[in-house]
Amino acid sequence: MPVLDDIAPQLAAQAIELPSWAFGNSGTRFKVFSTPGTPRTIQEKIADAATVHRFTGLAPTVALHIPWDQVDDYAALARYASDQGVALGTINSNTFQDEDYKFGSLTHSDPTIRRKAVDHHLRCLEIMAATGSRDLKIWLADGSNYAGQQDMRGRQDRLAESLAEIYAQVGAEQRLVLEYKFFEPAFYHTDVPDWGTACAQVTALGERALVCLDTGHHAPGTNIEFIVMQLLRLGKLGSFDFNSRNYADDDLIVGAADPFQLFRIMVEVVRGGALDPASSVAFMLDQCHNVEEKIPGQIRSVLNVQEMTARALLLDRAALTAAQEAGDVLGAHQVLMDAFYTDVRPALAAWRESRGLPAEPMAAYAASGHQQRLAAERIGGTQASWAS
Ligand code: PSV
Ligand code: MN
Ligand code: MN
Repeated sequence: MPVLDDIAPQLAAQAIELPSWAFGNSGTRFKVFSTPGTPRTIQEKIADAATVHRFTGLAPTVALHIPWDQVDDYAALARYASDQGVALGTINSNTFQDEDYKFGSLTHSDPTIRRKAVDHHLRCLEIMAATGSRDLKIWLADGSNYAGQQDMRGRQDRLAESLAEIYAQVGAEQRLVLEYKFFEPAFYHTDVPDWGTACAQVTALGERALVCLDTGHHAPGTNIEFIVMQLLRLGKLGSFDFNSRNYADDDLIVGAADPFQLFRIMVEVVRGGALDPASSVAFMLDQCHNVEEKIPGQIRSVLNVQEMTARALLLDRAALTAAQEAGDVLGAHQVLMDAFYTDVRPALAAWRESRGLPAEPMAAYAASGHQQRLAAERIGGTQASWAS
């Protein structure tokens, strides 16, 4: 079995993008709770993301959601981020909070609504030019609640046309990533419900159109690591939205509900070459912190990804292959479980310290007094979806 020194280069290269909205107050339809020190502006959200990066060395970029993170001058925002020690990353479009999109956006039967939705994405591409972002991420709430309510076939065709119009404007160094989700807010059919639909739609567009896999967007019991394997095998995995779930799209801290699932996903990530230097797969969090503090919530999250990545990298691949090929069912399973049960935390703490990072980022942040300073300085933090 490899040791931590063997996998240090891959760990050193690991980068996990943070979502701006993770730093805002969020909740359920029952109540949005606030936490002291919550950011009031997108600049403060970026500053908080930079704090997570300072304590972990793992989170060099921040994703924006448009129009939640709307500003007049995106180039200035990118400079602000750079001054804080991070860069702006993925631009997420938003066509789900406007009355006009009640019956769909890119799939709508009314050409004027489709035009508005396509134009929003073209605006996102302009923003990407100013922020230097590579990825446009599209998640659509489009769907219907009742059988017969909508013509699913017509909507799929219109989706293809709308995406083609957007893709035509995606720059040579940019990418379009399409995120699927099996239900919610639509409860009967969703226009991009699964990886197969997303993959079919992006494959029709071209090479720089890829799929985003949000770990919370599958039916219970789905073998998500199989989907990871298949999309990597097809060269169509663009990015991850990491989070964990017990029931639906819970958006809880990644690796909290099912650490073993995160490990199995990372094993396929490693197997599929997605940690190799040449890989362009983006690793992002898509989480909300409803009751816990946000900065430590994000620190915990990136550390969870790092720990499961280390365990996956420690998997003795040669021993696994030998057992698999010998038909040694329990032997193969044990090789996998040996890696999963390896406690990498002490070795990772020492390794972080050797790189000038806190050995224990959670404890270091708690001891820093930063949270108390923010609570004293910031009064009236915003809700995640009302940013800036
Ligand atoms: C939809 O559930 C989603 O996962 C998409 O990624 C959105 O952009 C994000 O959540 C924020 O609500
Ligand atoms: Mn998502
Ligand atoms: Mn989601």
